[in-house]
Amino acid sequence: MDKVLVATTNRGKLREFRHIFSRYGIEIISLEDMKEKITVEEDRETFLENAIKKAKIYGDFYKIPVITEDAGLEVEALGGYPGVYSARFYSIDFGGKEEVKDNKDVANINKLLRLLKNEKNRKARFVSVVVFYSPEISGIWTEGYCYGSITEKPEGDKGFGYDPVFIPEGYKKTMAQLEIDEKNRISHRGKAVRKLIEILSRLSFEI
Ligand code: ITT
Repeated sequence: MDKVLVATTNRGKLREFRHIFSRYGIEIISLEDMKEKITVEEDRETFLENAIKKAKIYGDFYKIPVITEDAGLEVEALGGYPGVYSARFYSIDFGGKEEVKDNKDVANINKLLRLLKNEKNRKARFVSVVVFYSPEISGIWTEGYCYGSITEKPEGDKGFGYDPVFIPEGYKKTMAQLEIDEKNRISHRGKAVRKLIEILSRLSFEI
């Protein structure tokens, strides 16, 4: 296998995927490299179902091996929300809608901090479910978790999404204050992708 399409529309994710795969000499192509564009709606109820849906549609359309991911933040005091709704949390009815003033990530964070105001239990975890799908061969999925807690206010400008309000267990900094290689070492995505690479290499996918 010479190339893998990492089929994500999220630039922050793509940057992290490229960084992880660079150690293994695997060439990553992105949706921006594809001439014909398609969009896939994430309308399933679990991370795994969304990631499989994306992998099947992109893989069958472009006819090359693809990697997709569905990821999100699960907050204990919110019964696991935002979960699969993490990317569009600001817009869903749960907890009331949040106006988008700057960008969606800021609106998501504002809503999260509003719902957790005066809440003592700030435990949360990031979840990543990664799917590898080769139209000619088969599919594999892995998952990774990163446990931590939600801060009272955003700190840091690295990373993306909820990183400015998430402190990983054992750290005093938010995920948005960590360099990319440190984030990848401990993150849900780093763990899921490294598991995937291990399985693919055991199956002799020349990865
Ligand atoms: P694709 O589906 O195209 O890959 P997306 O942004 O829609 O891009 P997801 O559906 O997986 O991706 O949504 C993930 C959301 O969860 C993302 O938009 C962030 O708000 C949040 N998220 C996931 N991983 C994160 C991380 O490492 N740091 C901070 N927030 C993260």
